[in-house]
Amino acid sequence: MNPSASELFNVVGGKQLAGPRTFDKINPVDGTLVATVHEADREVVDQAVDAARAALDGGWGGAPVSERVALLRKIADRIDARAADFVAAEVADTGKPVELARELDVARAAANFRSFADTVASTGLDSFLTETATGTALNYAVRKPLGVIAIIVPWNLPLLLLTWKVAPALACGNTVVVKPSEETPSTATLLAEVMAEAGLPDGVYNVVHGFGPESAGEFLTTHSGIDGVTFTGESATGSAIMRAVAPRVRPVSFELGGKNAAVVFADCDLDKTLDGLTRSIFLNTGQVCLCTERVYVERSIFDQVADGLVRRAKALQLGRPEADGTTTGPLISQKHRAKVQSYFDLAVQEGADVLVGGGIPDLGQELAGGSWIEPTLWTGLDNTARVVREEVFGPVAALIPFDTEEEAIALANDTDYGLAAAVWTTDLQRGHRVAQQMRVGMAWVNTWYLRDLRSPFGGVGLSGIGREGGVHSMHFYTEPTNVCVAL
Ligand code: NAD
Ligand code: 6OD
Repeated sequence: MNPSASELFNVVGGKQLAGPRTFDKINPVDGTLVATVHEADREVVDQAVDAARAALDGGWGGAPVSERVALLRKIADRIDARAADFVAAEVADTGKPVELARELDVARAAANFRSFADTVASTGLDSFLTETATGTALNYAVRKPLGVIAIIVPWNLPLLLLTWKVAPALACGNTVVVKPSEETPSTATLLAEVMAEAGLPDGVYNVVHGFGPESAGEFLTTHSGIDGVTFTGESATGSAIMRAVAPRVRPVSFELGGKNAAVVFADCDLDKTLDGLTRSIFLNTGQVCLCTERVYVERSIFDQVADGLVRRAKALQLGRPEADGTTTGPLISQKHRAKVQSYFDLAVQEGADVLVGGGIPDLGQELAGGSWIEPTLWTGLDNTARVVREEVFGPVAALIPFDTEEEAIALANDTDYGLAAAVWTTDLQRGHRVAQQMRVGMAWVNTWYLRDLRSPFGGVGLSGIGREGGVHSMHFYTEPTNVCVAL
């Protein structure tokens, strides 16, 4: 028993609510207990939806934009003020390096609130002056909050992905019931404290804890009081949620899985490309939906790229999140590690040559209870292998040679997913040309995961439905009513 382990409650209408049972949140670094978490049953979820509805009707839904914007900015300031608490909570849940949690997850949480405050403050109405043979009219659309929104998020970038949805939802005047992943309950709960400190009315932000099927996730998505669902997670879960909301025809926004390609041309800047690929394959132990799992390399530089990546993979430092020099944490759980390991085994059965990794590292007795895995690279596979088609969601990529630009585009697009791609070349025209032909939501050229929060974010195919970011989020989180006035 870890003496510093906490007890985490559901947060409903500003109050902490116990559930009928609890579950343990385990630290993936060493297997110790992080928290005992109260699981929401149907009754707790009912209360959370009722609290959100009461807050919506009680004022938040009709609050002036300037008031909402001011509150969003205060929330961002409070996140900055309590950054150390958020970093500690995120690190305890995920095991990721402290610096990564600080610079990516927590910094982005504050940025999400500021960015959507800016967007909602500066977004105008659609209007048209309509001239017909029988007269003239002014058409304009007023945007109203969608209502009570269910927000369901995964464990890989818990606070970043939660606030990516909470901030625009609140900016548009909605109230929310959020369900963080059972693997990462801490920062969503801490955010409730920060919301209260910033002065957000009770019931605008509610948290229910638990799992998916027959737990809080299912109770929330099947609830008749929910007006829309925004979800980030696996494609198969997105499909289950779509079925859950279908009888009540509720809108959904889905950010789902990926099997992302990088295309590396012989004219690339090799060192920069190798650094970029190392980041895109191994960041957050490969647990970012945008991570590269397929690397197509022009044949003339294939060996150089493979050697350079192997050197860089070997230089990654696995270790405790707070230790100097740690670059790489564990996978999120023993369960996820078993899934990643099963893909390691399958790759070998499918004929992979394992250039580096492929197993469980020995990091000593102290970390033996953690979910550690070796950064891994494969060659010898092609696009027919299951491990090249299915999302592994770990620190792993397959390297595959190509001979022509057309072949590279065809290989990259040969997938049921369509989230992100990266193109590495010093030929500017080729960069634009190839990036535009990627069948994905986001294509990067000579970089990866460089974000502008105003740009559209989402995927095609199995990778999702809809786009969020800037005004794209405004479209999901509001319902327009068009008014036509004869002049
Ligand atoms: P997951 O789908 O297993 O779980 C995500 C969330 O959904 C969790 O909160 C879980 O409890 C809940 N859930 C599970 N089943 C449910 C159900 N039937 N009804 C309602 N809720 C349910 O995903 P994960 O393992 O937590 O996250 C990893 C996956 O997320 C990967 O596939 C990754 O690519 C994807 N992801 C996508 C993006 C993106 O922006 N496209 C971002 C991050 C992660
Ligand atoms: O940066 C973002 O806004 C975003 N939604 C990232 C998703 C990462 C997937 O793991």
